Amino acid sequence: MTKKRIAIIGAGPSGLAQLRAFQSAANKGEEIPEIVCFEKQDNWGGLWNYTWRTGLDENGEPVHCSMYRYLWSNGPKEGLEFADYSFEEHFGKQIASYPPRAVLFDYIEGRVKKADVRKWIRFNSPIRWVEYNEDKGNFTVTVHDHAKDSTYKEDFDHVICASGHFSTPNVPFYPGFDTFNGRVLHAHDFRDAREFAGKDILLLGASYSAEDIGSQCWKYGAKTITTSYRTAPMGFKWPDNWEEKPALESVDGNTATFVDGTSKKVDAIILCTGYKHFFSFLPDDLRLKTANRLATADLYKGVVYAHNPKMFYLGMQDQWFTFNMFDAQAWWVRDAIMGKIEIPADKETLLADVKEREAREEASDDVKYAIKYQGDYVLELIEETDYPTFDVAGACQAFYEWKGHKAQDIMAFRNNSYKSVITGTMAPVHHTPWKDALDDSLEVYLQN
Ligand code: FAD
Ligand code: NA7
Repeated sequence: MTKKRIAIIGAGPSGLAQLRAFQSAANKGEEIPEIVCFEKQDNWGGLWNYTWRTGLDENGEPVHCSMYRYLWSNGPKEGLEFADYSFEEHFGKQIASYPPRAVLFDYIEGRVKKADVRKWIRFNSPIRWVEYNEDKGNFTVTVHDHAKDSTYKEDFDHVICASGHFSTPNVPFYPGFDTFNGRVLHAHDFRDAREFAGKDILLLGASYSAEDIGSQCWKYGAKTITTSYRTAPMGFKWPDNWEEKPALESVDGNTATFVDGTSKKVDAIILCTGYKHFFSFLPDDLRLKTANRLATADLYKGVVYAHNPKMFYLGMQDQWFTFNMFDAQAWWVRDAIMGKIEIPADKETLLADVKEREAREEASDDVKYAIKYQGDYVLELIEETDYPTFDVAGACQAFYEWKGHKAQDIMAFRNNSYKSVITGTMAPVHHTPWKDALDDSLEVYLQN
């Protein structure tokens, strides 16, 4: 019998989890399918593969990166630690709880280097199109090989889409944007907070990007920060030069006016208005259409595309849990593909599972409920595979404490430490408070 062929789209944390899942089965002596991972960028790491570029990349592709220079983990690392590769194993010691981007990239890379899976990835290879062949029951994938500047097609038995969903910006229009005398940019294109030192800036949105980009700009010397919320304020105890306003109404010259009638002169506007699930390479019958939520539409067990169960998606949920959730998903998808887990044959059963997850998510607005909901999901998948189980309740506990620390002092929450649920050791207190740590290189961060 010929080997099954599996296409993985994207070598970010989700796609890499899938590679590691298959490699770990092979390591245990199991016969695994042929794996090909297509990555549009010239390196792995997904959003964590930082670039200074914005707009289009060196190949003319939309730049994937939405991360910025001084980004530090926005949640404790104890919530995302790989169960099969601890921070201590990677760094040779326990490290502080909110690593900067470069440190997390190093950690992600460490596991897949050790697993030796780079050989399965074709870089500079964006997927242009995927088609399902009803007659053959397989997929034809069209790829652009930028190294040769040529496109080609290959057939696969399964497609696993791990292309991420925090890269294509959601960009609203407000009256006056077109005549604003300054820069209007989306968070996706934000890179270096020093650009806004001494400036009065307005950020639209009331979620992670608004909070964190605002905090970065505050740290690196913005004159004032104004954030504007559409639904509800973030409500933290902000520094004196930070003000929360209700929804923006319009902009006139450099003056922004809000729905409560107040106004503010600003030098730049940063749209922290979220991202779209955007798959330009997928036809209607394979394309996931979902809001950014914990119970993703149309995905049985959060990963199997109900309208074509040979197609899988990883990491499409809104995320409290990240790396370890992608692992749980990847191990589960591996076992479904290898016939160790059975996917129900009828679509009704698949969609009933989705409905149940949606109803359970909608049952409460409470943040702790949402964290536990996703923790339960991670555990549910882990229990069906050989992914090393871990204290998910302990990871939830770290998230609850993190929420409390943010409420206490939004500019100091990153100075706290938590206990690893993988190795049981407590993280050290970082040598420098976050607000004073202007140099966040890997070398300096690891000087504990
Ligand atoms: P991505 O990281 O987006 O990777 C997707 C990959 O698919 C990319 O490499 C991309 O190039 C590739 N790709 C896309 N289209 C194609 C195509 N057509 N063909 C081939 N390849 C393609 N999570 C945390 O745990 N902690 C944090 O502190 C944190 N901070 C964040 C900050 C920001 C600003 C953002 C946007 C996200 C943050 N996240 C954070 C969440 C982040 O979503 C995950 O950590 C993680 O990167 C998701 O991994 P992924 O592989 O699903 O997607
Ligand atoms: P999110 O978490 O999706 O939040 C988007 C925010 O933008 C949210 O507060 C929205 O308000 C707001 N929004 C969306 N559209 C508009 C318009 N038209 N006008 C004003 N405000 C709007 O995205 P983030 O970028 O913050 O975070 C994404 C990930 O990056 C996150 O998971 C982190 O890991 C890092 P709403 O509440 O819907 O009224």
